[in-house]
Amino acid sequence: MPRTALRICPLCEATCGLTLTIEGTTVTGARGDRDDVFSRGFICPKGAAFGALDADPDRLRTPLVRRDGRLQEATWEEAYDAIAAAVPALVREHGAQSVGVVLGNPNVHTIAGALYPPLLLKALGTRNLFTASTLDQMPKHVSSGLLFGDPFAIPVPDLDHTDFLLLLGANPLESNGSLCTAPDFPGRLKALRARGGTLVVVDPRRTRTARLADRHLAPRPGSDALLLAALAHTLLAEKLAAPGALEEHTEGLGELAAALGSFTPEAVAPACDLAADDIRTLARELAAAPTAAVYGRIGSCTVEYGTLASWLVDVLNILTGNLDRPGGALFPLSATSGAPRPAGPGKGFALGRWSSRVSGHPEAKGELPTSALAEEIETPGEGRIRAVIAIASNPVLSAPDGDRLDRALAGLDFMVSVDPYLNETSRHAHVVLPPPPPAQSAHFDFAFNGFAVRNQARYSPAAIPLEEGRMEECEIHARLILAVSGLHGAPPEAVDERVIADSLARAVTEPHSPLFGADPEEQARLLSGRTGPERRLDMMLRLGPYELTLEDLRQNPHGIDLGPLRPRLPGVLRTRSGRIELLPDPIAAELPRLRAALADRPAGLVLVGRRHLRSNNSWLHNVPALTGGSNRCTLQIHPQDAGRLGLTDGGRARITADGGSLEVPVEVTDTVRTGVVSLPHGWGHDRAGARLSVASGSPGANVNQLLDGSRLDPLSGTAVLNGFPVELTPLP
Ligand SMILES: Nc1nc2c(c(=O)[nH]1)N[C@H]1C(S)=C(S)[C@@H](COP(=O)(O)OP(=O)(O)OC[C@H]3O[C@@H](n4cnc5c(=O)[nH]c(N)nc54)[C@H](O)[C@@H]3O)O[C@H]1N2
Ligand SMILES: Nc1nc2c(c(=O)[nH]1)N[C@H]1C(S)=C(S)[C@@H](COP(=O)(O)OP(=O)(O)OC[C@H]3O[C@@H](n4cnc5c(=O)[nH]c(N)nc54)[C@H](O)[C@@H]3O)O[C@H]1N2
Ligand code: SF4
Ligand SMILES: [Mo]
Repeated sequence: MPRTALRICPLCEATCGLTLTIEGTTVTGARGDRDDVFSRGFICPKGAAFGALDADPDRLRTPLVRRDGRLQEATWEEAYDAIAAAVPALVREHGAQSVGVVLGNPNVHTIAGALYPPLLLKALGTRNLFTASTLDQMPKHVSSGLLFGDPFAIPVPDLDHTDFLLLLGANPLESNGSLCTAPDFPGRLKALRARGGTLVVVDPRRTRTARLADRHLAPRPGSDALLLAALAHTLLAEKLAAPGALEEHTEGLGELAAALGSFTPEAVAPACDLAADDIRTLARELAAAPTAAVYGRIGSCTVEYGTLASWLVDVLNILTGNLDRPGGALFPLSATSGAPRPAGPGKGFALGRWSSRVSGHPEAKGELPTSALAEEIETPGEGRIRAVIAIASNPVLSAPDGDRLDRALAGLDFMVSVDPYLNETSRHAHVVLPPPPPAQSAHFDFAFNGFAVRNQARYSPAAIPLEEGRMEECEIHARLILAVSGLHGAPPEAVDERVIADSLARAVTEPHSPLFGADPEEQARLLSGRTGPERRLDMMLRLGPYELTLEDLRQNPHGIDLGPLRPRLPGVLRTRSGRIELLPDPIAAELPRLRAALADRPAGLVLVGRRHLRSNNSWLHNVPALTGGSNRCTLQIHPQDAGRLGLTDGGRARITADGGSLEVPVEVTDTVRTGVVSLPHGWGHDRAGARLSVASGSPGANVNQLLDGSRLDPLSGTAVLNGFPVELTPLP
């Protein structure tokens, strides 16, 4: 008899609740859980393919260990023996910096990825940390760090209540949203319009999201910071700025007008390739809306002025009085975020506390640019990275210049991959530790609940018991930490019990903690949970603002609704001043560079990316149900540009940029504006040694091979993945 089980979908940031149909130990179906307190039955084609993804025959079932140059199946014990033999010895000989840690996107979609990497980094003592953030949202962390003193204090648009949404560089109809966790984002945008609200989309492509909008502006890629600066300038020049109650919590309002003085709509219009009047009108509408939110994502982050654009998004939310008010942009409060501390000055946010060894890139949030990983491995000298621990990451495809990274990884003394697939990156590992398929893992969204448009908490226990021979991903991480620390063989629970003891000992001394003054050992005994990570979750819930317990979540399998987002200022602020620092020094120092960009008039073509609803970065091309149709790696180009260059729909072209060149199929479409071409990322599954039988059949081209890693947003170290110049030639 088939049974059902609930599972929060881990495939994108929308975190939909799924109802899985299970026959024996196989997931045979997935539908939206109509009773889920947050997603209310929504599902997309990726969630619907959960069963196929879970059962992908190419998923690794056992660890792999390199012997005689070849990766071979091994026992868990052999795998950890190999790690324990290699890593501590390397660290002894070459120092802590000789180990690099690379963390990929799915870490924010697993309990293991949330709870263990910080412990791994501490155990290793390395500063060589590279993550998907510097290919993605680091500009938002940096701007929030500078503005609010906390890189995780990222306001999200109050989608369900706003009257006006200005959305830049995001395509939630395909991506389902990012840094704005909102199951059924499309439905929420439609509801916004149905209640009389206005949606304005800024995107060089006429995306499905743009088609839903009241207005679509298609600027030249990379120019969002200029556009946003002109919007802010207009608000200030026309006396439309009305920060209201925010004024009391904000420093630097007075200096802003002078800092943005040169960015008039007329001055930015040519570089943005927009009409000055349209910019002015937009500013006036934004100011006039009863409530409004400005929201920018990938297309405004992974660009040359990504941090400035991210900063200006919140400058606009502040100038219009929309930050921290219902209908505007608010700070979520997740159930595991720790009890709110009293308002007051904090430690502030520092950038560049150390720098990368080879190119001297400043750290941001403790990370170095992933674009710099290859040179840190290849360049000889003291502090060279000789070993890499890669967890849920595929930088050979997701980061600039995969060919160079490919060579660099191949030359490492030692590499560990925690990954379910033998893919473009993990094929270089000496040890691959495969996590179980998602149906066999419990789930809780530590990361995304902090960016959700509604406060809520949901927990899914594993839907299927762990298959014989498998190891839970949390245990994989815990054992990895022990193995690199010279504690190989110690019980993995010891890692969690240590965290629990330390956290409780601290909590009982903090006056704002719900456990202030309690006995930490007694509190530890109260924790429920079958495993270490469950006990940690229980503890974090108890220490959180809603004082929930794991048992509460178990009693409410469809989730607990914690209500709409509410104002949280000044409590969230952790700046040294205890106020919003509107014009922080590192930002002010960047403005001359933006001023110089006013003169930019790139004559040639520039490239932007795109996502497809049935894709997810580099790792879903191996599921037949999710490939094919329009989910293809084609170069989209406007008919005028195609005609001028002699390119035809269905033909082929050679595309060349700083980092190299590729041959790609051409798709002529007027959904991209003139002067812009679009190629999706995550393709290029044609490297020997991977085990991706479906993906390798239609490998596509790796767009990141067009980059050499030198184009970065300097403040955040984020790679410029959108808006870089390319050249095209037709191929016969
Ligand atoms: N040109 C261009 N490049 C881009 C982007 C772009 O827009 N344009 N987008 C960037 C963005 S936003 C991101 S986030 C990065 C993503 O960059 P990465 O994180 O490097 O890439 P993913 O494709 O998400 O790879 C995830 C890896 O995790 C593995 N994995 C899947 N599930 C699990 C699991 O449960 N546990 C573990 N341990 N591993 C798992 C997969 O097999 C895969 O190897 O790519 C970036 N690259
Ligand atoms: N189906 C699917 N969903 C996903 C993913 C996936 O790969 N596939 N990846 C997940 C991840 S890791 C992330 S981070 C999120 C990202 O989610 P989104 O931020 O929504 O990312 P995209 O869909 O890439 O949309 C970025 C848009 O920016 C536009 N753009 C490019 N350059 C510029 C520019 O200079 N200015 C402006 N204004 N726009 C520009 C592009 O044309 C594109 O439409 O999606 C997540 N969800
Ligand atoms: S929208 Fe995202 S979370 Fe929801 S079903 Fe689709 S992939 Fe899963
Ligand atoms: Mo991402």
